[in-house]
This record gives sequence, structure tokens and C-alpha cells, in this order.
Amino acid sequence: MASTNQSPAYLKAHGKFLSASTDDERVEALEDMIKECPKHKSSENMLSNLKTRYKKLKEKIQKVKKSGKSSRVGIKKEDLQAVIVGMTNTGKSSLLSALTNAQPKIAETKFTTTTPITGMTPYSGTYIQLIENPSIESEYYDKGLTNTTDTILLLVDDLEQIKKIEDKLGKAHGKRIIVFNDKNNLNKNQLRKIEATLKSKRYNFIILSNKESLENLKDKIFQNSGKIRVFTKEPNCEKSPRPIIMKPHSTVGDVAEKILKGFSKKVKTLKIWGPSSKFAGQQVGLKHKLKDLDVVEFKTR
Ligand SMILES: Nc1nc2c(ncn2[C@@H]2O[C@H](COP(=O)(O)OP(=O)(O)OP(=O)(O)O)[C@@H](O)[C@H]2O)c(=O)[nH]1
Ligand SMILES: [Mg+2]
Repeated sequence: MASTNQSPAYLKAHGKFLSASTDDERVEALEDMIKECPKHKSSENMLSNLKTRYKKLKEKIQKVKKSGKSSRVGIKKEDLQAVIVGMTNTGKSSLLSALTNAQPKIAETKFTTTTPITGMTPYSGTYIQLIENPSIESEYYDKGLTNTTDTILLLVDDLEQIKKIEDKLGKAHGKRIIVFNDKNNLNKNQLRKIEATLKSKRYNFIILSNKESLENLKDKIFQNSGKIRVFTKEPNCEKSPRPIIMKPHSTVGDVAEKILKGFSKKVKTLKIWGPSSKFAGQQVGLKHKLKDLDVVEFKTR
């Protein structure tokens, strides 16, 4: 269990671990996490857990190397995920690098990105996983990735590109957000026109022109996911610093199952605070439906 109040450097390393796609990257991230983990009594357990994981992973890599198999695994889908899709040179890697710990190659030359790249961006005490899909005009474009995600960011620097991307997306079910990257530094009038056009076509869109719009993009990704943030707490303790991300209409029982992994039947009492409660500390059953930003308390003894 991750303890509370970790330093930004630790959280960054943890983000790197979560977004790693190979065991080698994971080992590197674990090294950073061990380095940044506080070295006092209350975090002894955590540190020794990290060291065990590190050792096991190292052993696994050695085994794989001996067997001659590749250690590359598929991208693990996180609770909040968005895939960036667009034509070449529109700024997909630049967006990924502005928001996450990923360090994709950014260049004026076309088709720089030839493999999907993942990164994690901090959001509301948790993370959103962002993935750059190589440009749609290249053979490196990964259709499966787009088909399985909840949110598709159609990154464009020209409105004409939207149709081309939509054709490529086909029946992918993810929610679409048009992200207009003001790469060419348009003047206010031009930007206003772009905005008016996007509005008139009833697109779900955002125009990236400054730092604030990057934050707005994260909000939009979260809102479009329809998912909810639920905090947990133990009796007489503060709520957890990090929310867990649940599907819409989840119940208290779903949360218990996610945390206690098969032991939710052991829950003796449940209390809730927040938007779905009638009053603070209301006692509820496992079937109670949760809302965004609820706090749930479990008592198992
Ligand atoms: N001025 C300006 N330049 C940008 C912006 N976004 C991207 N660029 C430049 O545009 C070029 C392409 O950017 P990338 O982020 O590599 O584009 P990409 O969509 O990942 O391209 P590929 O991976 O090659 O398909 C680089 O030279 C960037 O520096 C922006 O917002 N403003
Ligand atoms: Mg790129």
C-alpha cells in the first residue's frame, strides 16, 4: 500500500513506473522510487516492499534474457486513459511531453514517432494515462489501441484534418475530443473563427493555446470518461489522499471488491460522506450507488 504524503520526485518516479511498457523501464523507475522513498521508521515497510519488487523484477529480466524472449509487453490500460490520434507533425509528441513524464522525440521531420508512446499526467490526486498513437498516415498507426480506449483525442492544427481522422477512426467507440493545437500561432480573430466553426458543428473541442488550456484538457478528459473519483477511509482516520477511479454507477460493493479483492463479504459496516449521502457519515449497504467525490468508510472487524 503506498503511504501518504510522498514527495513530488517520488510521485514522478511512480508515474514513470505506471507508464513503463518494458521491464527494463520498470526497473529504472523502481530505482528512482527507492531513491526518493523517505528513509524514516514509518516508511520502512514501503521501502522493503519496493526493494523486493526490484529484486524480483531483476531476476525476471535475467530469466527472460537467458530464454531469448522479448521482455516487451502490451500497454496496460489504466483507469483513466486517452489516446492522441492525428496526422504527422501536428504536435502529438509535443502535447505528450508537455503533460507527462514521457520523453518522445519531437522533430520537424515527418513520421518521427513510430511506436505508441505512453505517459502519465497527474490529475486530481491520481493519473491520466496518455498515449501517442503514431500518425494516421503511417504504417505504424495502431488501430487496436484506438479501438479499445475510452477517450480519443483528435489532435489537429487545421480543421480540414478532422474529417480525415474521423474516416480513419471508423467505429471506434471512445468519446471524441477535438484538440486544436494552435501550432501556427494564429491571431485572435483567426482563433475566434476556428472556435465558432467548431461550435457550430457541435464538436466536443478544446483549443490549445496556453498552459491553462492544458489543464482544461485534463478536466475534459476526466469529465468525458464518465468515471467517478471515490476516496476511502478507515474509521477515525482522514480520507485517502488519492481517489480510486470507478466506472459510472458503481456501488459501495464494487469499491469494496476493488480494494479488498474478494474479501468484500468481510465488511461489517459502511459509512459514506459526500454527494451521494443524505447526511455525513450515513450508514449504507453494499448496493448503495456512489457519486463523484464520495468518501467511503469500511469497517471489517
Ligand atoms: N510553434 C509551435 N511548434 C510546435 C507546436 N507543437 C509542435 N510544434 C513543432 O512541430 C513539429 C512536430 O511536432 P511533434 O510533436 O513531433 O509532432 P507529431 O505529431 O508527434 O509528429 P510525428 O510523430 O512525426 O507524426 C516540431 O518541430 C515541434 O517543435 C506548438 O504548439 N507550437
Ligand atoms: Mg510524434
